[in-house]
Amino acid sequence: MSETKAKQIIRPYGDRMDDGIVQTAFVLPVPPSEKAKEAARLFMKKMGFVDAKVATMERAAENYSFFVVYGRSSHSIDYGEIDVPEVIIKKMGRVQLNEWIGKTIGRRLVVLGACTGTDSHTVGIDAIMNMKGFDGDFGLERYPMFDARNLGAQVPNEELIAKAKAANADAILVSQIVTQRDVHLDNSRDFIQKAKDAGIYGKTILLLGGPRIDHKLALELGFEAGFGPGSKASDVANYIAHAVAEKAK
Ligand code: B12
Repeated sequence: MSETKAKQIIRPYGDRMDDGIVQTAFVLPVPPSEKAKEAARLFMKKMGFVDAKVATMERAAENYSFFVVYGRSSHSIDYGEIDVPEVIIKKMGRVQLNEWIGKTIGRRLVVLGACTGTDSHTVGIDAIMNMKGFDGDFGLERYPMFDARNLGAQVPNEELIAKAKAANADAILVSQIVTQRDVHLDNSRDFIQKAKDAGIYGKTILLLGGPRIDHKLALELGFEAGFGPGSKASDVANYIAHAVAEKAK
């Protein structure tokens, strides 16, 4: 028998429930003027919005205008029909998690991470791995039961994999920030292929993170889980510890 999901029709909320009001922002390659404002309204109309109202028109650079425009959309979404995978994390505090790893796994967990390929943005992987962490949430180096090794920027996939294999790592953290020309997708696919070639795929926990990464995309690319903007080291630490314990069963 097929499962029937309850319908839950939703529309954007502006001033009143279900009014369908949407705020958009875009740049047009013309200087600010009444004509430019009308072009912004017409563009909204062509996108299917009605009652377009230009709230902001500012010079963005020479011969460019930045717009914030409100418009009403007639579209709706069945929220009940949406099915998106989410990373499930059993969350413990840092002290409690360290004790739990000691008791349940009985050894330190080895984690290697890097920003790989041509990408030189290390702030994201540092936020997860370094002592200081991010947003008041300490990084993996602050967890006594984690042996966290941050290899930094522009690390070739094969080098990260070889070092992780030599260290018998429990998890590898791959950070991808630059998304121009889908370089993050190409590099992530290359990483997975090389992990397969090296025989660590399915054994080592492979996590992907970055501003344009979500769990669904990471799964599609062949990683075990994906972490997007605002991710915290405590979530990653808990995820890895529970995944290692699960694999050991
Ligand atoms: C700082 C910065 C730089 C610094 C980086 C310094 C460093 N050591 O990292 C420098 C000046 C070197 C730089 C260079 C470039 N940059 Co830059 N940079 C930025 C900037 C301003 C901030 C990025 C950042 O630090 N974010 C803060 C961190 C904490 O957030 P995060 O990376 O998302 O990380 C979090 C999550 O995503 C997640 N996470 C990330 N990785 C991982 C991994 C794992 C395993 C897990 C679990 C979680 C996780 O956890 C983190 C904490 O929550 C952004 C714009 C912006 N405002 O985002 C542009 C930006 C990323 N840069 C950009 C570009 C284009 C470049 C250059 C190509 C510019 C150029 N033409 O030279 C070069 C790239 C060179 C290269 N080879 O990579 C573009 C990328 C556009 C795109 N869509 O690809 C951006 C978006 C700016 C823009 N709007 O154009 N950049």
